[in-house]
Amino acid sequence: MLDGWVPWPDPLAEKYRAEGYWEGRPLDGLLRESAERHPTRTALVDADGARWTYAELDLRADRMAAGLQRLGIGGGDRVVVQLPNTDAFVVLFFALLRAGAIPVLTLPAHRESEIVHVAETAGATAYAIPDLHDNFDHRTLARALRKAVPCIEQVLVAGDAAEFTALADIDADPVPLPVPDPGDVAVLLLSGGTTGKPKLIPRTHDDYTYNVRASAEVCGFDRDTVYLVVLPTAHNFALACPGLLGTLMAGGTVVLSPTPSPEDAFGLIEREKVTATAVVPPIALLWLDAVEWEEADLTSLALLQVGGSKLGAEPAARVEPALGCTLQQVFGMAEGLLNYTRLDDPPELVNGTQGRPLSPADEIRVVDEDDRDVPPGESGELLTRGPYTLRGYYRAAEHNSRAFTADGYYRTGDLVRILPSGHLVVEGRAKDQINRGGDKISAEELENHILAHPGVHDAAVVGMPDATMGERTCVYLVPRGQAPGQRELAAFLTERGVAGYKLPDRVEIIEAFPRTSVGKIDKKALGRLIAESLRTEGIGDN
Ligand code: OOB
Repeated sequence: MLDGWVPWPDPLAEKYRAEGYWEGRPLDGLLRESAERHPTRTALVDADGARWTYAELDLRADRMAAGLQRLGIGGGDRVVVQLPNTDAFVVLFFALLRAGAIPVLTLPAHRESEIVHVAETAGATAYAIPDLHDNFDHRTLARALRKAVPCIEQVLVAGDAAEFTALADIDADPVPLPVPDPGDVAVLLLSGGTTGKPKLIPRTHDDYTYNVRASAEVCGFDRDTVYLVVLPTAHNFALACPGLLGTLMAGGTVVLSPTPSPEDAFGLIEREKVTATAVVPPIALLWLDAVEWEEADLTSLALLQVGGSKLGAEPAARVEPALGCTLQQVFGMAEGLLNYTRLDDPPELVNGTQGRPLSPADEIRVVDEDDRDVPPGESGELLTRGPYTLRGYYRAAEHNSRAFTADGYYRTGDLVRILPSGHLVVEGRAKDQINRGGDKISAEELENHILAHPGVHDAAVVGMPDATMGERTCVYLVPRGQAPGQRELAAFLTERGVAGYKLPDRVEIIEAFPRTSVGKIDKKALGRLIAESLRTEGIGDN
């Protein structure tokens, strides 16, 4: 068993098993079972129109698993996976599970700073990448990673492998595969993060399979579902809520879109008669406008899931008339808890709430700053535990003591109120994080990078309101000599290997920070200050 992760206490684990939430099945079994049930149905289609049946996909995964084992990858090894929305991701994901290795899922946008930290924390032995993606050569990053993290023994490349191993060559006749303990960790997901460094989220075979199965049920996924992957496959939403995995479990067809642009996505919806997809609010807004000028036929689309950040009630109400499909709001987190509006909820709940918990076994509390339950209907921080919510981040004991209550509730950092129907309305955030249209940026992590600039004495990162993204990133700098401007700072951070979506959208110079009564930087005051500046400039959110 993997060490360094926090399992559920025995009595709870027994309850989840006894009540049927945990079925004792390995996560890769969802592909195996669908391949046995309907081998000839189409499982996967890529943007170029290449198609794989369930039998073909299942066999590819078996062959690659055997090839991985030959390379010595298996037995609980952690493999950092950074692949875009291509068949290589899908095959490698299942192949790793079957070889007994643990995929560590990172986003294509991550760079050296994030990848080095993740590989180090995970103690990874391999790194899987595309050759080039989005004008970036991932092999260069792989070389830097190998220098920085010596435990990385192998680099697996989709495309031109240069001195590394081509994924296409990892192929061998199927061999008997190890059977995992379903209670053990199957995958490590990346957290949005609120601290200096990103955290890893252990998800077990039992918990993640339940996450997928219950999500597929609530969303009505079946063998006729054609699901378009628009967000990165590595994101929990697109992967497992119900996403790619839920579609394969239900026997439907997964279609991979390289980007969320209306040109790519609408073309694929028309070509493949896509029935369901998941996007973040800025993409939903873009699509709502794009239907005006894009010619594509979207009549097959029956369900649009929107989540990752808050969708306003006004755009929410436009989804059905403009796109001709049902809207579902999803308030979820890689840590576990998922809230969905239900397909038969009345419009006021679908448009005006972020859904209600997926599972009858989800326990939620809404508390004040002293961890006392607030009166029903009032706003407070959401705490949760349940059969698919983590009990601790991987190898992060010190952080875990703050991120969880003594009785195992995860502190989400989200401020919510609960309606009598049980639906949650997200009202704000208690965590020091920017949610830039669904992309999460830890203020502390970014501040630490910015503080390394010689022209910066002190830095505070805050969100600023934005009509499309919900919020963007603003950094207040106390200069030391010549402070960097926005472009210089962006170049400096890029040079340090910080992912592009974390670069500040705006830099403000300030002589001294406003302080709270205990002497901490008053970020609320800074937030008000930048919102006020935007209003005077006429670029506020409303
Ligand atoms: C999803 O997962 P993460 O891990 O990228 O981010 C989780 C955080 C939540 O704690 C919350 O702060 C925010 O993202 N969030 C929302 C939201 N959905 C997520 N805030 C307001 N309204 C929503 N609908 O973002 C994620 C994972 C699975 C499914 C959907 C989203």
